[in-house]
Amino acid sequence: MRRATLIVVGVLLAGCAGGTSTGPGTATSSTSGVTSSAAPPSGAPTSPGTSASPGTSASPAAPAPLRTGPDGRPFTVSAHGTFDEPWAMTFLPDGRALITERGGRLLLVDVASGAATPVAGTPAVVHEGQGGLGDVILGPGFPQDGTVYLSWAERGDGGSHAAVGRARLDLGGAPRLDGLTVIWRQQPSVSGGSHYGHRLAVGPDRQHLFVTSGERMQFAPAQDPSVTLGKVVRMGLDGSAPQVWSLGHRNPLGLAFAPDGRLWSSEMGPRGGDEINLVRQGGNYGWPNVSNGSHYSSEDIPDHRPGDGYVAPAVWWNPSISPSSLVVYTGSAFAPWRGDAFVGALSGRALVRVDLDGESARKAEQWDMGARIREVEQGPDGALWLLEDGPSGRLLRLDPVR
Ligand SMILES: [Ca+2]
Ligand SMILES: [Ca+2]
Repeated sequence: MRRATLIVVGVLLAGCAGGTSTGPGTATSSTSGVTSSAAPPSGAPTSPGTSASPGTSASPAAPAPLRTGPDGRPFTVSAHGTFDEPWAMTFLPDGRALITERGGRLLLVDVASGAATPVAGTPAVVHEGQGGLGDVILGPGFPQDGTVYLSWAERGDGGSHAAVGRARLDLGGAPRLDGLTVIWRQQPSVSGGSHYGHRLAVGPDRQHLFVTSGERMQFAPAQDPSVTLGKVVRMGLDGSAPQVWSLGHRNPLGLAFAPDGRLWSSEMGPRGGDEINLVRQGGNYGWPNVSNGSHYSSEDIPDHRPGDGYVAPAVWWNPSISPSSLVVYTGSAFAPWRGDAFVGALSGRALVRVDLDGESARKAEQWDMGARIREVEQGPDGALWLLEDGPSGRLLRLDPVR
């Protein structure tokens, strides 16, 4: 029966063409912006030597290096309001943001002032353990259809599971979700409140939704393709034809497409063994059979080794930093960081830059933020935004040092 939920039965949505890029989950921010300061208007002749090869990353000139502030960090930090267990955020085209709180509130936020208005019509959530209201992203057609996607922990037979729903965000009066419909449920429902995963991203084809599905502390099901614990799942924008995209995951809490279309995930490992993975269709990432960490009981888990049949992480941490979130930067405010990943760290109380170059990734910098970082996001003007974890988590804006 469970297997039946994975069989491709749906009809793919008809084209959803049009619209503008609505976030880092849509890989529409082209690298052409790198050259915009020197580029002639559309249709004008291009200066010799500035043309970019199609399909490659244009890097005409190294951007000016970032200045460092008195605290040694290449950014300034300003606080813009406080939230109760904030979990995720995304920006609207008008510059306002949606922020989720784990207790179940969805907030429409003026990020300059931090003023927040609750959005009505949210789902009932299981606010236990790590559960609650989770991610929020915009659909690829948001400017036309107002579609947003949410994830949350939902009550089910035997316990709870992650659920994904979509609705229309109605901003005509008091903000509300219209027609919220559950389009996907993690299977099976189990007891305990751990490892829901449930990060969301829209694919570069703008026709598919991806969700990370944690293994709910059940271990072996992450290797069982007939259940969706410990997987990355791809589905149509309406939830049709859900498909296991990759398996062997523990608790992947970050998910983002790079502008080149590659899918990157951050994954919370056991003791040690936090990972950044390049997620490929059909890839088996090894949990719980292999991990560069060990169980919390100190019982060892075999490390990733070449030829073991599992995809090794692109980057890993031991000791743990507890990666909570991941965004691939496409802005110009921090031009030298274009194309790199930023990871929020919970136990690491840090923001981490991971240098991405095609299929390779390496740790670049780690800045102490003095608080558990739950979410990292890119703003429409290229600023980086963070949400601190916990009952009075601040919304932080990072700008270049001037
Ligand atoms: Ca986000
Ligand atoms: Ca190990």
